[in-house]
Amino acid sequence: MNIGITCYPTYGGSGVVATELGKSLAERGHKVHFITYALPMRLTGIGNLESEYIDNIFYHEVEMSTYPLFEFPLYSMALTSKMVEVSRFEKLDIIHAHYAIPHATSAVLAKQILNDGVKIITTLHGTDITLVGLEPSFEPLMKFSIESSDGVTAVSKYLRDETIENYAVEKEIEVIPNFIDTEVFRPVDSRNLKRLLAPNGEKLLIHISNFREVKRVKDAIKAFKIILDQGIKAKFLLVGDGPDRGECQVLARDLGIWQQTRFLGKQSELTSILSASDIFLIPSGNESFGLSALEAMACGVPVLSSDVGGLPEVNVDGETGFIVPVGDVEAIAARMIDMLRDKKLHAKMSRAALARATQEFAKERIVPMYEAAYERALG
Ligand code: GMT
Repeated sequence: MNIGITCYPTYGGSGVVATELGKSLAERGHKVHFITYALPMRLTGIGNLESEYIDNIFYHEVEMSTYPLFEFPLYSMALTSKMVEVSRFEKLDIIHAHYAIPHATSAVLAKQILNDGVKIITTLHGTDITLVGLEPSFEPLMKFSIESSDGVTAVSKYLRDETIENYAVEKEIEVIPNFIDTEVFRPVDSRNLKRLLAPNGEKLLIHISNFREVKRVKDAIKAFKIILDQGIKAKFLLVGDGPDRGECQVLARDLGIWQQTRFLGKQSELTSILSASDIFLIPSGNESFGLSALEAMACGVPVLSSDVGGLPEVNVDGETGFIVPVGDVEAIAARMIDMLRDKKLHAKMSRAALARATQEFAKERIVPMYEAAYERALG
């Protein structure tokens, strides 16, 4: 198949999933065309690293022209035009829009212009449904874009149900969970790195996100302070960057735990640092899936998550980690202590996390679901 993929190319789960899907589809023999405003983050090595080279992946940049009359950039229109151009020239069978706004809307418009049988698949990822799309000004556009797509998928049952309830969508929505490449995300020997990060044998906690308010990173920092006060020797690694990072750093200083926290910024290689870690913390206020938690599980790291959204579909309470109510800092701390003090429990959860990630969410199992969705749309 000839497949066009549009996503947000920046640091974020939906762009990661779209890029990994494209790479995997290309490996399976499809021609994949990324149509985005910048090279997706996980695609940067594809053309220049021998180990990452994939022959049938192509990149088409959405160029933005400016004109004094346009006070606001016309990105959705530029994207539509690029989709039309690429689809006409490359004879696309499918345009797959990841994150509904504005990608699905642009794709639906492109399909109408093309009128040549190209089909649109839209994958709903999270805040496109739970936040942005619910704004009254966007709601009708959102419903229209979903219902006009030839196939719609959501990354969790929670997100599918939210979409049906919030937008009274009459379209069938298939749940295709996020996935991982188990050859990339796997437990690796990180003893040397662990010795560097925790020279006195401290336990290592880790959080990875784009530091938006919804991630509630401060809850994790407050819980970390509690466990240090209980005498646990630990360090907290905070990976990623975003609007809340500055406040989180101030909080760590104010709580007097700066020496025990390490803000590492955006990291492109996560397997080693995850493998060196003992617990992955994801205390989000909302999360449709929690791809970073899945990546941690695939490296054998038990997860401590909140009880919202699709997180319980990934992290099984008492099995692959623990689940606590959103904002319950005391509960986060108590569960961390349970896991860190009981070596047997930790080892059991680590094994269960790895097994669940590799058995349920490996790309070999999930990517064919997308292929089947494309085939259904093409009739
Ligand atoms: O929806 C967002 O907030 C952005 C999006 C992203 O691009 O990172 O995240 C969502 O999609 C990810 C990939 O499907 C999921 O793993 C995240 O849980 C989801 N984020 C939220 O629901 C907050």
